[in-house]
Amino acid sequence: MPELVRLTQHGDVAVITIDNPPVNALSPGVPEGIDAAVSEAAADARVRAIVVIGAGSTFIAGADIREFGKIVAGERPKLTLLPYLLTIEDSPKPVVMAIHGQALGGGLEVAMAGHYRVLAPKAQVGQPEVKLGIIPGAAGTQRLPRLAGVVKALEMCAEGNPIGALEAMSLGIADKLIEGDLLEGAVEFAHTVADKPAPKTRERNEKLKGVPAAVFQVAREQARRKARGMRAPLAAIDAIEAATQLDFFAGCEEEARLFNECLFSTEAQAMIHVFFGERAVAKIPGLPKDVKPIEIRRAAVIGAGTMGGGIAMNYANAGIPVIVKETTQEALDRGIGIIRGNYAKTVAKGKLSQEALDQRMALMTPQLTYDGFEQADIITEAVFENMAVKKQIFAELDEIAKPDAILASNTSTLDIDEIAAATSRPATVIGTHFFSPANVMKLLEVVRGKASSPQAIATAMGLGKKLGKVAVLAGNCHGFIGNRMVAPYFREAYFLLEEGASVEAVNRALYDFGMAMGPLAVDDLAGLDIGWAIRKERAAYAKPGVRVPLVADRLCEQGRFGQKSGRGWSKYDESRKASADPETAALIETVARAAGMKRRSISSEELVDRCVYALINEGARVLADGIALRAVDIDITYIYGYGFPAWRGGPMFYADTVGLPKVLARIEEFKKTHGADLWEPAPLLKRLVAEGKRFKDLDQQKEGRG
Ligand code: T1G
Repeated sequence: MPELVRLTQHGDVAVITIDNPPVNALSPGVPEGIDAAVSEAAADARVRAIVVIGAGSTFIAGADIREFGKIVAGERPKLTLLPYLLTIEDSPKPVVMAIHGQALGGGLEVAMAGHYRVLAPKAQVGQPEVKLGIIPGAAGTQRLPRLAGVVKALEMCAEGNPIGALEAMSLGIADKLIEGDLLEGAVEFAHTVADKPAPKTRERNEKLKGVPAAVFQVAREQARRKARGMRAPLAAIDAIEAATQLDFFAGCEEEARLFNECLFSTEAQAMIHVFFGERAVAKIPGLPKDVKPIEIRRAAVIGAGTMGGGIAMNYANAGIPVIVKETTQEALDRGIGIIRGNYAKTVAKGKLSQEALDQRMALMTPQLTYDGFEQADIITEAVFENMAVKKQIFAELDEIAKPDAILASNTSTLDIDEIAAATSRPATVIGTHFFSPANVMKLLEVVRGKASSPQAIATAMGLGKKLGKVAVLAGNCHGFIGNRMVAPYFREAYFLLEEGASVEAVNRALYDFGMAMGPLAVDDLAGLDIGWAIRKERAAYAKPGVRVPLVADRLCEQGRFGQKSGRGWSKYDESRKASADPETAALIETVARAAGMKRRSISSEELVDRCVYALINEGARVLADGIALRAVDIDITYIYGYGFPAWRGGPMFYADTVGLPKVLARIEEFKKTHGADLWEPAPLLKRLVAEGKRFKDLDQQKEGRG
């Protein structure tokens, strides 16, 4: 058993090193090891002070989240860190926490139980627990406000974002910044505080006094706005408020009560599923371990439109020089102008320096020719969705790109194999489907063609991480994972309008379910003409006699494409604020009556089930067809690309929480009412129900854990 915690002597300073790779999580054995080492050092007469430091790249990244995962499997994890932290805080010898990398969650709680904290310049500290649907559970909500003040503690615990070393210093969380060797600097610092009374964080109550109630009210309103539908941020606020009203130990009891309330919630299980899911999707079964991705030092983008511009910004943001090619000077100027405008908005918000803006614009080379393309390691085509145009471009790239360059298409629906066939090097062709706005949305859907090489796949997946995206690998079919599943989701939204629901009711129901936006609001944002073009292109494949949506095309025929034309499903004022459009309502009524439809009032429960279960049913087919490697790949795709609430874990995890038998029964109901062509249950769904299994079991089986 590797030694997770080591105790060594540096003169009269004891050094405790935590060594639990990769991130020194507080796995079973680590808190116990720290406790034993502190007790031993404290009892050692030769020791005047103690330094605690992490081995490897970081201090402590928190409690071992895998332990929480065991809850899902019905095991009760051992999580009580509190007594170990009191051993540190009550040490008769000052304990100096030496922090590099991250001190997150339980890691910061361990650090705050120490008497002093010294930080490396790039260190980060934070309480990210709410991103797992829980709250700090080892007195973080009690000690942090005592060090950083209530307002900052509320922000850090309710939002979960880490802060840097300089800010930690200015807030009073840290006592010294150590340039150079951290251990040396920490031991030196320990000498300066040895033999002095050690300040216990739990006794530092001055920052808890006189905090107006309005501070908590504002924090709750913000949490309800920023983390709509979540319980954990509100629970964190409750716990910090308790710190201002109760003594330390009573505050810790209240924190523990709230912590357990969150820990056993579906929200926490969903967010923990997403945490590990985000890391699981990066692992591609069958990809040779020794495959060497192409290093992306230079990029080129074809098309400076909405998508091309956003993609170019990603490369520049990652410090990669990028050529941006357009067909006309006017289109090029417009595209580059929009890019500069986007950066300027970020500068205006104080989230980017003017210097950084200039640097990023300098990394872009706007042009009308293919000059320089022969040096690009990856070339991304981002022109409008037309197969003939894309094949023409790939044929041209085949002539000029260097042999090992990756040729990527940003197509959102079209056949990657057909595009690849336009070249003599299909192995280097791959789909890199960004989501609009491409410089903001976190998802990158990487689409493998039947000829895409392991190197092309590894390069595109690695590119995702390099651009700060979450990359998910999809198989090649119409719409890949995301858009293939979203088609029935929208279909049902359109049908529900014809059957009697209002645009506002459909949007509201899915918004209240937790979607970032209702489906018709998304349609208006993206532009109804996009769906129209896809429907026209797909019409040839439509099965005769099967019901199709009627109204969307009528709106498009009237030039009502949504926000970009001021009217779509809703109407929009100059600041793009939506309001109900009586003309749309009248059109829906007319079209439905003309089609002989009996209109009825529809519950919001049915509105949600029709849309979300259509998504899940198609998801089960996507999984069975191998278009998605795992159910979690679908979940991550929908959370980072389609605004599905993370606290529901994604559509497939949500189905598991509802219970697949219930989902299947509801789909069977819809099949009876709306017919098998639309609602035939996916065979995989029926099989899992018959076997009493969940989508999660399928994933675990694939990982050889089931
Ligand atoms: N527990 C278990 N495994 C962890 C882990 C953790 N806390 N953090 C990371 N890993 C695994 C991860 O799954 C991956 O595994 C590998 O380490 C590398 O991680 C009591 C209750 C620290 C910023 O939320 O944010 O403390 O995929 O790929 O990009 O109040 O990991 O290789 O098999 O992410 O360099 C609070 C979670 C816990 C921090 C490093 N802490 N971690 O990022 O590497 S709750 C967190 C991170 C808590 C207390 C409460 C990041 C990182 P694998 P990685 P990275």
